[in-house]
Amino acid sequence: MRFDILTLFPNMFSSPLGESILGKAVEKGLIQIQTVNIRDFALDKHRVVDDAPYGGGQGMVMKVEPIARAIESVKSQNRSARTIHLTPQGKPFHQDLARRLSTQSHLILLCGRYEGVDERVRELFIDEEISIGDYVLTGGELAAMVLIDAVSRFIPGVLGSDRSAEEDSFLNSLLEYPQYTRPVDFRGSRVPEVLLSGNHSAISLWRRREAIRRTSSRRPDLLAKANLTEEEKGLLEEGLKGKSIDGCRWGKVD
Ligand code: 4GX
Repeated sequence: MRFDILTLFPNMFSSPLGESILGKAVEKGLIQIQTVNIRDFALDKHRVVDDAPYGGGQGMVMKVEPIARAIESVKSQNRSARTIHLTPQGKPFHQDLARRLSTQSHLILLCGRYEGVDERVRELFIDEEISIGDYVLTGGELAAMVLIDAVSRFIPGVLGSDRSAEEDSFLNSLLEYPQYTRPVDFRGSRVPEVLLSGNHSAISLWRRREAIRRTSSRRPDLLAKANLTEEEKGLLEEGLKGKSIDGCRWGKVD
């Protein structure tokens, strides 16, 4: 899969996308990431990429011509590339959208700065507008990196052979269960006994229940989509009433 990032700050991308899992995915040729400096497509002497907004107001707006030329230059290499604009006005990014985008062969990611981009960019060149969340960044670059990271995890081979993004418990609309590693005792705080028992069915059951308990406590909105068994729904009901089951309180305890 190929990503072309259109930005005024190409240097922002080198280490986040060059290290660790994504760096290895690039080395293996599973993903290709190229930055395109929008300023290189400003043809005037001073390479101007922004201007004051018509109608007045604060700040600057990114001009349409340099962005149009930059998109057209990438599209001339691959007409089927889809163009995404990262903006708080876009549709909320989530795991299902990441999975869908991972089936595309080529994405162009437009990163805006200042007060945004001339509306005609959206009208003429953008296939999809995506927001990574309801907060305001200083530009679309970090949002593009978040998108590339989450999408790349779905590409076969990126996470390594025995690990798949589909296994993440987010897929089942549950938060992850708590993880522990050595030592067994850290300043009196111990790893739960069941994890040391070697009893794999007991461990699976504990993890599943912890995942449900945490989700109920922290993200009850996710539970509606979770595939809980009737028994698990019953346990949750009891837990929410404050009763203890198997010495473990369910529901809102965190
Ligand atoms: N999820 N930003 C875009 C420039 C801008 C300003 C106004 C359109 C209208 C963001 C987000 C995000 C900051 C990227 C403002 N564009 N992008 N930029 N949240 O906050 O994606």
